[in-house]
Amino acid sequence: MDAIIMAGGLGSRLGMGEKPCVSLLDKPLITYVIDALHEASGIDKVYVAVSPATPLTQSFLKKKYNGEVRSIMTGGGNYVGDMIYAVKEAAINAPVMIIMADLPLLNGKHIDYVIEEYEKCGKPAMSVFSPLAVCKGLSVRPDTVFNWGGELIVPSGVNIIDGSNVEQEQDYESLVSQEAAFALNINRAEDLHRCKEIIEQRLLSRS
Ligand SMILES: Nc1nc2c(ncn2[C@@H]2O[C@H](COP(=O)(O)OP(=O)(O)O)[C@@H](O)[C@H]2O)c(=O)[nH]1
Ligand SMILES: [Mg+2]
Repeated sequence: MDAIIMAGGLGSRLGMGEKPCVSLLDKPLITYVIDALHEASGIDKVYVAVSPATPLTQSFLKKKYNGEVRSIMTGGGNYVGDMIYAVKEAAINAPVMIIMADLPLLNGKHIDYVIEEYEKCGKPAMSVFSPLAVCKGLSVRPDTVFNWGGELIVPSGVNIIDGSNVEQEQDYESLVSQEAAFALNINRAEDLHRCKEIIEQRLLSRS
């Protein structure tokens, strides 16, 4: 399936300019998600929904990926409206992954796991969640919390929807994952710092 990375937000909580371009260990944040999508065997084309708030992101993608990753200019300031516009603009009439640009710990295996679970579930849409306890363990302050049969869960920013029916509300399967990679969303300076520490620790333990 194709994927659309949402990358047209203001990034005001982080306050470091365009969030997709903020450097994490010398790499722009959005490159981590692009690498994960390219690494996944279940992803074909990758699109990025930029907005007037993220012009540098658009020019960076053009320079670095030279057409391999296509930018779609959305209006900005309306997450759902921009997502619908991007799916239509990309002419995707099949299941499509909608993913945030601020999830740098994700890798190809995480992406393929979501696609496999989606294919098994039989529903038109899937939404990935992290248990609130996992977010708290990473000191991530969630934007939204749902009560899912008594368990408190937080949307991770990874979804699959049916691109042939984007205007309609879609019945979705909830996939709750304990993986830190789905929970560590970079919204604030603390999150960026925490993420840097995790990646550095991993590099150290490998060497
Ligand atoms: N195209 C588009 N992208 C958005 C919009 N709002 C948020 N995003 C992107 O969606 C992802 C998650 O949003 P959030 O963390 O709330 O972003 P923030 O507003 O930049 O802090 C980020 O990668 C944002 O760039 C929007 O209205 N339009
Ligand atoms: Mg976020």
